[in-house]
Amino acid sequence: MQGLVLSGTNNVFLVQGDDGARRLCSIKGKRLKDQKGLYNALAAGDRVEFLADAASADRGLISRLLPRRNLFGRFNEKGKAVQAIAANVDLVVCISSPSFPPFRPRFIDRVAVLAEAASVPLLIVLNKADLGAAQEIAARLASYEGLGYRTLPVSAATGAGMPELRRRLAGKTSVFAGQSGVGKSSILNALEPGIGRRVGAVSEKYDRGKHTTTMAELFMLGDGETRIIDTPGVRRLALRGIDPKALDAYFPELSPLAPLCEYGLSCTHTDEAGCRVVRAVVDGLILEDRFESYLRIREELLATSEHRPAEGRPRSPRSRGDGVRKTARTLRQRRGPEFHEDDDDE
Ligand SMILES: Nc1nc2c(ncn2[C@@H]2O[C@H](COP(=O)(O)OP(=O)(O)OP(=O)(O)O)[C@@H](O)[C@H]2O)c(=O)[nH]1
Ligand SMILES: [Mg+2]
Repeated sequence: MQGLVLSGTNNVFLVQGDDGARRLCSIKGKRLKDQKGLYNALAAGDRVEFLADAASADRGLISRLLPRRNLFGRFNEKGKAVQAIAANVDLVVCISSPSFPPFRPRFIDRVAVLAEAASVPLLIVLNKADLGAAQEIAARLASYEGLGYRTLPVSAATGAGMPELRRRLAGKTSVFAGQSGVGKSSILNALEPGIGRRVGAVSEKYDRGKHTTTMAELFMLGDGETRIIDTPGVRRLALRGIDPKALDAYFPELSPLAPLCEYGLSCTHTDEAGCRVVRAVVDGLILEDRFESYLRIREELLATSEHRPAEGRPRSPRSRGDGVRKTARTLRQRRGPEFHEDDDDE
């Protein structure tokens, strides 16, 4: 029989069979064929083939993973491998908040890169709209709209924006991503009263969530066709497995300019004369903070990927980028607001 993986811990997965019954399933022979490089074999949203246990109605044995359309994971620093979180996703929903915890556009930029790399549309939700959003936040959301991303302010607390959110999620499998405490689980509760997801207070001392959700879980809304994967919040989203040379393509404001650089596609957009990307930053056509995100992500990918440059030392975008950033700062009138973000809080 085939079924849908709803959640899993320690190699035991909750699978909803096509017969509608839910069973706890382990993996036949402990490992699946396609597991290589992954910390855990299966993600919420995966489709599998399994054998129902003849002796116990709520048990089964997974024999095969069916082909995935896409897979979202996060790098597990301890396990030094990618942890599979969500599979077969139609929409990435990046949830943010104006305060408690503060708005972190660099986190959104990272989620956007993941969505672009998987060719999955992104919706940026600003939850806790009842707390009021500063003008800078509204401006930043408008700039994401300008890049082609959809945005939506909502409030899980008051219910504002929920009908529109429900419409945008209808009939799709969506993954909720976002920092701890932004209200991912609260939104799920507001969309489907009765789901009863546990929500946690935001730490007053650190202004961060307390990692209330500990496991990715797929929920089906009452219409039977809308699926939402709620995930545990992270403080920092490490990116792995993306070729740094492909990163240009995942920044929509950068990708049309990159081939026009004097050095063409080998331009690193740092200190080359005739670089169109740097020109656009200086001219204020590319938001400086987005460019900063780009440089930081590329630096991280270069430092961790197997796609290092073939000859010579890998270039260091950070040291070269510093010059660009200074130039950009000096030459350009401040157009975008600054959000205080250190590396830890990306
Ligand atoms: N004012 C306000 N508070 C909210 C809203 N939505 C959620 N909260 C509060 O924010 C806190 C965190 O909510 P959660 O739903 O647990 O956040 P989460 O994103 O699921 O957090 P993790 O599971 O740790 O990743 C709780 O105290 C909620 O009551 C909202 O719309 N407005
Ligand atoms: Mg949660």
